[in-house]
Amino acid sequence: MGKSGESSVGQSPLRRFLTQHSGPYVTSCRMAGDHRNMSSSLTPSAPLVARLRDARRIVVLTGAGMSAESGIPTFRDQVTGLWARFDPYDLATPEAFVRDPETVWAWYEWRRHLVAHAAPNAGHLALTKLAARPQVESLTIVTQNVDDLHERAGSKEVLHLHGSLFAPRCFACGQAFEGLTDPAKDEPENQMTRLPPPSCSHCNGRIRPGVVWFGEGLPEEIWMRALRKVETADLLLVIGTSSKVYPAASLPDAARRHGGDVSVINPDPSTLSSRSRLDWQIPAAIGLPALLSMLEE
Ligand code: BJW
Ligand code: ZN
Repeated sequence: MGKSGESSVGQSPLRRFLTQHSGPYVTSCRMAGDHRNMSSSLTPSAPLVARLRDARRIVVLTGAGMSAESGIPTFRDQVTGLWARFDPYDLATPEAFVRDPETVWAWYEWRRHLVAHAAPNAGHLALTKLAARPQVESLTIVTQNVDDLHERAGSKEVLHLHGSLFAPRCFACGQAFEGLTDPAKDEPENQMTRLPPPSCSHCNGRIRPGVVWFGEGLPEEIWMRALRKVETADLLLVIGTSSKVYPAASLPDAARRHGGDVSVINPDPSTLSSRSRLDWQIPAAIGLPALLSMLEE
């Protein structure tokens, strides 16, 4: 029996989820009667359900929290996040790759294997169902994630702002590399610390992960498409991102400037707006299916 008098069996699913899966910044947040007056219940607010029911052009901006319940670590969780264990400047910059390509390549290969052995969660699947509602004219997923879980959940329009773990290319000439090993046949038991990257068949340069590192530009055409979609959306759902990395973090303001509504779905209350009745403090794989079932009632 915990301090609150709840047994772990009798705890609400949200409280149990937060206790088991989240860092201290989440478990210490107040789930009810929070002073910011935000929605922290297991049921979405009536304004959120109504807004989603009316939305015709929807954009969903996702971050690492979207895939957390598929077992993929986020970046900035203070305990389980990748940046709690690894220094981003040693792994996620072009300078790091030039300095130590074996360490960087091994880290990304470990993450590619992790994703390949993961499955889309109930949140990814709920977004695919949302797109299929007859009222929805378009639903675009703009993701910062380098995994392919939205696609594997059946989402059709997915824009990857920060690239992909599955599209490596030559660091020197940019040529795409087709020779990645099959993770099913080649599963490293533990994270390897060093692994030489393959060589480019065109120029013999080093193959690099096809992701966007700090200090690098986003793929221009994808960024422009994402911006246009956001600027014409009537609703932007912001799911599972700490909104600390730019320019992705500027998209909610772009939506608001063009008259769109913004709803943040995240278990961490510090990411929510203190005033918006469209925000919901909840993990994605619990909240999104619940939201969808309310729409179908
Ligand atoms: C859950 C959950 C559950 C947990 N359910 N939720 C303006 C101001 C200041 C600095 C800059 C600026 N503009 C540019 C910069 C510099 C830099 C930057 O932003 N730095 C900041 C850190 C200060 N930006 C860049 O360098 C970018 N390039 C650029 O701007 O070029 C110019 C240009 C612009 C436009 C067009 C062309 C050119 C590049 C940024 C690249 C970011 N790369 C990384 C690594 C990618 C490869 C890899 O995966 O290794 O991308 S860093 C890392 O952060 C990764 C992520 O995509 C990104 C965002 O993280 P995310 O997704 O928000 O994860 P977390 O961990 O931070 O948050 C998880 C959230 O989930 C939390 O809120 C949890 O509560 C929540 N959660 N469980 C729902 N179950
Ligand atoms: Zn090359």
